[in-house]
Amino acid sequence: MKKEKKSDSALSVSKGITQPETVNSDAVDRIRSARKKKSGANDYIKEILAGNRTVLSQAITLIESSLESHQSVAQQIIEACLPHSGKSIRIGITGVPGVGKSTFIEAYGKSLTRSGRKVAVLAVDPSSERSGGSILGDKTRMEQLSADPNAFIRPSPSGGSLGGVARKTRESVILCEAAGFDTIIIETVGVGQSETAVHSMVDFFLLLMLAGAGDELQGIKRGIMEMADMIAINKADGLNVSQANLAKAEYRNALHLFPPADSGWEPRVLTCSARTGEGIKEIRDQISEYRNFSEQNGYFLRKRNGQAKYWMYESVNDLLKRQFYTNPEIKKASLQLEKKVLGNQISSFIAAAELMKIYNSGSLK
Ligand SMILES: Nc1nc2c(ncn2[C@@H]2O[C@H](COP(=O)(O)OP(=O)(O)O)[C@@H](O)[C@H]2O)c(=O)[nH]1
Ligand SMILES: [Mg+2]
Repeated sequence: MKKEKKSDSALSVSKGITQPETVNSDAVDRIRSARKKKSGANDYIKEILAGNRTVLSQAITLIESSLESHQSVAQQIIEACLPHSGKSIRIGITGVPGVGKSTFIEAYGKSLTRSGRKVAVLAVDPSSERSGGSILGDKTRMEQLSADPNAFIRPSPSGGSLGGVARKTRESVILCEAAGFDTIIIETVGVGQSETAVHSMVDFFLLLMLAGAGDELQGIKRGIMEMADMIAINKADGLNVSQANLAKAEYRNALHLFPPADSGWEPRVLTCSARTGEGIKEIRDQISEYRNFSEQNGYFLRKRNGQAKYWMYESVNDLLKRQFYTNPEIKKASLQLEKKVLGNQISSFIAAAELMKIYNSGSLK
């Protein structure tokens, strides 16, 4: 008879470890009180407004949750935070993987916190479930910033549609601002649609690029360049400097060919090195200049209002879709209709019309 190894059993319990004496009991108390079961939105709101990062993080988890009960608490928290939000500059950062976004955010973020600013870093990366959460892995590149009490770093919500991920990030921005973060950085990967979503939730859009061999304009879509308020050619250090300067001149010329931006701002092209910190101050200054410029000509507010309106309708799209696809009648009928479509019995359009008919008759009941 085979002898069952006890440790393989799912029921086996491993011995706990005794608490080392060196544990910081203050920190333990703080974490315990943050973890204490919160009964309602009010428990979160007070702590968020007081700048408690642990509770901020827990509230964002509620925003990201798909549980109905979490969502309703999350919405109450957002509503209470809204009047305290909006007083930050929201900066979107994009660029292909490897361009140095994380390294840049570390350098730029540190330069801000050193002068007393509070920086929150969020991400929109709809592929993050597959890659295991990009910012999390990146935290090693943002080591100092992650440990900085004036910084808050949160990886992209994972799973769901781009619209869903973007909505969660946008709502998280409100909470971060209410918690006193005055600079919100939203990172996204420069591949696909996510930069359009990020562009529609930030005040300033920064595109990081590399001076590559060959055609300098390759690798990034024209549409993304058109959205940029600034292009920074990163890794302008060592042997790369002259090539980076060359690229700078080329991008400047290329941007001249684009139609002028609604903001009246002429997009800037700079070089920097996220590694050495060279050029970071200049980028910071230019972003401040943009803020003054766009606040004075009214564009800053106009853009934010436009974004708020845009997200209202985006949310309607999202909610309608979710309601539709989670409807049990629809779930049942889609399977049957799918078969008919695949069997060439009916067309895709007729099947869709049929589904809408079922949905409408159900929702009007
Ligand atoms: N030489 C140089 N290397 C850099 C610079 N910025 C980032 N890197 C390196 O480029 C690689 C990718 O950087 P990372 O920040 O992870 O890029 P991300 O994928 O855009 O977030 C890392 O090995 C960095 O150390 C820079 O300014 N100069
Ligand atoms: Mg990164």
